Amino acid sequence: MKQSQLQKIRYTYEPKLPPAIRGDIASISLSLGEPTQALSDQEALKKTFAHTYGKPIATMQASGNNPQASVQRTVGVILSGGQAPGGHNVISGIFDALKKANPQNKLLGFLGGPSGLVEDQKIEITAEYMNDFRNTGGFDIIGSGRTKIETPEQFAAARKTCQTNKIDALVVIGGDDSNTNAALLAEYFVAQGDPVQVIGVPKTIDGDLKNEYIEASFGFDTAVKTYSELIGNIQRDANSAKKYWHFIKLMGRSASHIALECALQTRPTACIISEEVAEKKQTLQQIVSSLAEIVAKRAEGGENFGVVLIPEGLIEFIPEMGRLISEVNDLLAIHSTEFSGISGPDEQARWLSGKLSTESAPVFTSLPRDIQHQLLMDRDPHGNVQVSRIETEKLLIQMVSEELNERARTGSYQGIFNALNHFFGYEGRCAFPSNFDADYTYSLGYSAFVLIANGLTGYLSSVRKIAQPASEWVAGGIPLTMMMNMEQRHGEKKPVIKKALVELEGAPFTYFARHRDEWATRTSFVYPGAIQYYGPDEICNQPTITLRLEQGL
Ligand code: FBP
Repeated sequence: MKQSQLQKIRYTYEPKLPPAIRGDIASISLSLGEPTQALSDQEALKKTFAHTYGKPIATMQASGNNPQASVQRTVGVILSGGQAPGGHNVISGIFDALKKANPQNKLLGFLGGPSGLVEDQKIEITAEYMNDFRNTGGFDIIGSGRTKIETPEQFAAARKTCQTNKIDALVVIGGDDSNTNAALLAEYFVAQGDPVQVIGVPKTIDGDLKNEYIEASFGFDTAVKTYSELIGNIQRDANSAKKYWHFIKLMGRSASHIALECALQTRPTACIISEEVAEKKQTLQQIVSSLAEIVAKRAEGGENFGVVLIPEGLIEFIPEMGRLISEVNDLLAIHSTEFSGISGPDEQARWLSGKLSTESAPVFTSLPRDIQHQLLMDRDPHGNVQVSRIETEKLLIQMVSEELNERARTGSYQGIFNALNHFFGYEGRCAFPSNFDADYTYSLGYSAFVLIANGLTGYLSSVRKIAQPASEWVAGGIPLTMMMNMEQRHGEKKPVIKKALVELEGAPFTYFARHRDEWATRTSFVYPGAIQYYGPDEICNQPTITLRLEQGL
């Protein structure tokens, strides 16, 4: 395969590790804290995780002696869910640590996500094979998938695969849902008396798998820098021609972390934050009116252009829409057979209108036909509505345009509203990882092996103090049950890792809220440019603004 110059040069990049794990694997010890508690629903979770609930937080230290470190092991690795820059470096981190501990150790990569484990589809990752993927984007080293391991048959098949391949430990690289699955697998193996350890690694561009100990999920840094470059380019175009409004939907699923970070980096005309919409119980019409107001104000100054950022999950946070979506989710789960027998989206929409509550039915029927159909598309295997496929940006353009027409009719608006829609998502998920993500992911993979070498299971690999240079980073492990609560999924209460949404009292949102009115009225665009991999520290090695503000830097 022909390789770009950047790809060739990136192979030689040496990712940085936290100081505690730079030496011999056998000399890394763990300091363990007090037993931990789940975020809520402790009693129910104690029952589900009877063997793995409440373990202590682990912190890695350079001083120690672990005679178990060099025991020969076979480790399996799975990439789960959506791509995120740095996945390959998690694997190279595991690989390098495992070979350093014992050159006879083996790393098996399960193909195509969790289904690879269930179906025993795997390859051995050799040094030569690994070298072709170091510091590159993508998950193509072994592929990814969204299969959820949930039925007793699937668990038994996963167990059989581990027995057949004499697997000592599994590393699941995934987001909140995939790591919930990792926790269930860890519990299952202990309950069966199998010595298979399970360690998770926090992945997702969405940035919603974070808490006090998991400061960021990997991939967020590169994705937001990629989107911010594109937004900046569009802003410059808009400011040059001064004739278009650009409505840009940004990936991120429910949480608005991506939209917020991109707003902090680029200072657009407007950015909607879903969590604020929910908090203020804003209706769709109110959101539309406030955007129309910004457009009208700018038109008064002759500025018929601007850039609006929209988080892809917005639709779920608008109270009347959120209610509607959760009713639809439940109805589709309960009547799945009947629903799948109805042919054609219009028929399905009619069937649904007849089943919805008197509150939600008119909301559903008031939506444009396309949006109705998009709300009915298949849920993902974890029961989530596929928000990336709902064209909220087009819906908003249509509704803002209608309101402006109305204002024009009554004489309160005299501008020109030419709007273009964009969706940035997939273009950010497989970029070459930024230096930050390359270092962070390599460290997470390396730490995952150290947790294995120290006999832990049911943990998420963690690297903290990541807004500081890598020389300050702290490696460790966080018990998965600590991040859990019970939520309604597919019409039932299920244990899940709680998604971290944007905190309206947090420093990133507060900063944005303080400046947005100025950005709306006076064009304040910032053009971040492309990710830089080589050059001065200020442009190559800076963490996100979100991380810096959260850590008070
Ligand atoms: P993960 O949560 O699996 O990391 O996925 C992230 C994401 O990119 C979301 O932002 C987006 O809504 C979704 O994946 C799209 O899924 P798909 O790749 O299946 O279209």
